[in-house]
Amino acid sequence: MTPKLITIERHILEQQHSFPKATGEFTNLLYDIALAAKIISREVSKAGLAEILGLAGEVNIQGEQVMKLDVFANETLVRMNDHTGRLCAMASEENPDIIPIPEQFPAGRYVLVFDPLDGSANIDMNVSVGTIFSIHRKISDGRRGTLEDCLQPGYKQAAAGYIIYGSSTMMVYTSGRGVHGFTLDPSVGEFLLSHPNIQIPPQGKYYSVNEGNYHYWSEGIRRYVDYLKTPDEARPYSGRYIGTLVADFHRNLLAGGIFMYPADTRDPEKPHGKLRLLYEAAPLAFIVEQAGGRASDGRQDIMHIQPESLHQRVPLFIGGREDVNKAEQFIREFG
Ligand code: AFP
Repeated sequence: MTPKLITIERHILEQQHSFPKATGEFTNLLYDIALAAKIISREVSKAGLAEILGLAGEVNIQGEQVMKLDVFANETLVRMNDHTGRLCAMASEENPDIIPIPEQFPAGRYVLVFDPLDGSANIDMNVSVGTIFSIHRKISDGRRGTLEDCLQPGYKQAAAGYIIYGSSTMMVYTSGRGVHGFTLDPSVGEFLLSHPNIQIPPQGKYYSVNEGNYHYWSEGIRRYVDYLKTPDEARPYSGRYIGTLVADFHRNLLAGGIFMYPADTRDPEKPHGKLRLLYEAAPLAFIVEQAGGRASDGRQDIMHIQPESLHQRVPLFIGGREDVNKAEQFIREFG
């Protein structure tokens, strides 16, 4: 039987139909994000032409200012969502403070937190980049959203997802009912369901970590990575690391494996690693848990960490359940 063609819009709608109280607001919010993703995807696919058409930050041959792609992605998400009446506030990895909804627009019941262009340092090398997003419900009193709405632990997320701008553009999301992946058909401009109900194997074959930092890790982490490389029935694992979290995570989600960004003792500014709790770790933790996997900071579930500030960093161990358990075991034993 040939598979049904299901657009992301229809899929989101069908998922929401099972909630009798759904107003459609949430469905439309996810759809707006998908639309922003298509616009960002269009620009990312032209990235290699920047030198011919005009470098980012400079003036192009039409005399127009060319925006840097991370700034463009950020502005696209903000402009798509600030006036719809669905959000009470936003927060972006690119902005130091929360992004309020302008006074002239109505405020809604949801909060959107995002990393507009993850892995942006890879763009000039034509390597995959991504967008990560997380949606919470408003919890503060009052009409407009506040910092409190953005600083919610991962387990309270209403939805989370990412878009990977790779050999094709894919959007992967969860609203707490499994993880579903959609591939963009650029000829019709639609995301079509290509990966329903993604499940990550409990134990994988791949590990992704920046091993250049080996000597700055704690003993437990060094020993765990050595263990992954030591031949046994299920080992050695193969190493895969490109330096775009979305791309490394996506590969492990589909093929099975673990991604790590441990704490780094070298930089006293970064005792908690590099990745951000709100924009990177928590949304991917929701996705991996919905796919049957786990996400930990080495000692506790990412989903249960109460954020204290918008740009808080956290060590991240994310992937197959057994793989993350094993990493934690080494950290417990050796620190
Ligand atoms: P950029 O968005 O600044 O390129 O950072 C990407 C990132 O936050 C994440 O996507 C990668 O997994 C990680 O950094 C890579 O960091 P290292 O270069 O230190 O391995």
